[in-house]
Amino acid sequence: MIELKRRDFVRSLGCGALGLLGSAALGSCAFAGAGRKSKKRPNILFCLADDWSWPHASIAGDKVVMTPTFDRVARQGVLFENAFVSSPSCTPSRGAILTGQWHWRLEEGGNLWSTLPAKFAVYPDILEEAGYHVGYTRKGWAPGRDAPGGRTRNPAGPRYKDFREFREAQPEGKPFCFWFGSSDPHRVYKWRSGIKSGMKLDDVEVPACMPDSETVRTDICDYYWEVQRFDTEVGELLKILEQDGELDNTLVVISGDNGMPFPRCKSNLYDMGTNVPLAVRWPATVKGGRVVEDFISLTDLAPTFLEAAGLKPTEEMTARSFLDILTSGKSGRVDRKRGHVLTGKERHVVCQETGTGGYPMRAIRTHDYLYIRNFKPERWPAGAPKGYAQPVEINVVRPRGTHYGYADVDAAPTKSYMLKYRDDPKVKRLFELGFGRRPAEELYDLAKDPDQLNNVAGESGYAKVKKKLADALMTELKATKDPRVLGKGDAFDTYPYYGGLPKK
Ligand SMILES: [Ca+2]
Repeated sequence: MIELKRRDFVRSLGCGALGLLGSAALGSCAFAGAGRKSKKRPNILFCLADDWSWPHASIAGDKVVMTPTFDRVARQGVLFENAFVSSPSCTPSRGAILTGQWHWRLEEGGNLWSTLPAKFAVYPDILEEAGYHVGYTRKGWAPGRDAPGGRTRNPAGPRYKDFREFREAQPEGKPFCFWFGSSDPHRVYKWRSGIKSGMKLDDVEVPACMPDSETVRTDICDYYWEVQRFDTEVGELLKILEQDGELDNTLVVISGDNGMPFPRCKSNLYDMGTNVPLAVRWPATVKGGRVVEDFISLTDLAPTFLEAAGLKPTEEMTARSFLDILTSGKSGRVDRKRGHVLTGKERHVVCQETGTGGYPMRAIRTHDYLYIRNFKPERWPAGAPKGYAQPVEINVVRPRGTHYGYADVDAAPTKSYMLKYRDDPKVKRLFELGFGRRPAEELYDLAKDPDQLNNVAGESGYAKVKKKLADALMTELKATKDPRVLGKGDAFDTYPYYGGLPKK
């Protein structure tokens, strides 16, 4: 009954009542006056999967994985085909989402297993200040440590056992902003869980960067099984909101923090590492049934959430709200300014042969090309074949064992298979592409090579295109004060690493 009362109270709120809630409510009235249908500030439910690549959803055409919840949100809302993370690594990707800034601007927060310095404002704090009830469950900003950065709580907000507990703690009259951080489909997987649930190996579409084998197909099904578990759990959250009568004025966002944990996917700047599913539903304000091709960076979520709540993005935010696209009612390519996106990587796991660095790279992705700049081509993009960089010097806090090799690729049946059969003619080239060294520049012509396997950066016919993309990338990196292009990139290589060594 308490639930009912709160709901009725929130329903009765107009701009006048909102005015009692603080300065942010003024923005809310302005928002309502901007010609949009909704008169009250929306709830925000952000559901983030861990290691989920586009296009692994049934609505995107995958024949094996079934994602009815994601499909529903996409069908009744907007499906974004070109949503990209800032970095294909948990910690920097989440830091970038929370701050609305490129991860390379976040100092230590640009690395995996780091800290996010408190000087970087995060959207849950801003919304809380503006009267929102905020919180998260399970995997928030992670992995890393809050205290070294001067924080007393997770940047995603106060932690709750689950969504129900969070809702029960919600004061009357306050909208909420909740972060549901699942650890699916992050490894480890239960071997053959996909097959046991009825998935058919023959129906699996093996990404072109991996060899086609029973082991790999089985591994992919196990990944799908966890994608489905995530989807089911999100469905349960939507059910709660539906029962409470809150669903239609909730901005529901479902996405992932980086791509699937397989070779040449997660921790890489190819699409399988950076392009993630994104669906947004908010029927009170956003016309559904649309598919948008514009490039969205997940950093754009923070300013979008703020604008939806009637607030302005902070000056530090390098991202741009896409609320205009959501409310445009349009499909396809909506905003010509959104014709490209940037991505990057600093240190993922500590796994280079010498020194303390990661594998720094940046990329620009357009509809036609992917251009990647590898700043330290002498290092190993997937981690060194064996050994571990001197753990004492790099300030590894909890060393626990020796390292397996190529540690930027999570231990996995597919990885083991590729290592074992690396000399097999069917595996050799893919092994080199996934685990070998790479040149300083890579360019992929997506019309001819959508799987991004044939680097044409050295071909004279592409010289003009390559220069144009390289210039555009460097200009934007400089404008956003990327230490890596301003001669200060070594800082990323020396920050503490708060994780343990990868397990065998
Ligand atoms: Ca992740």
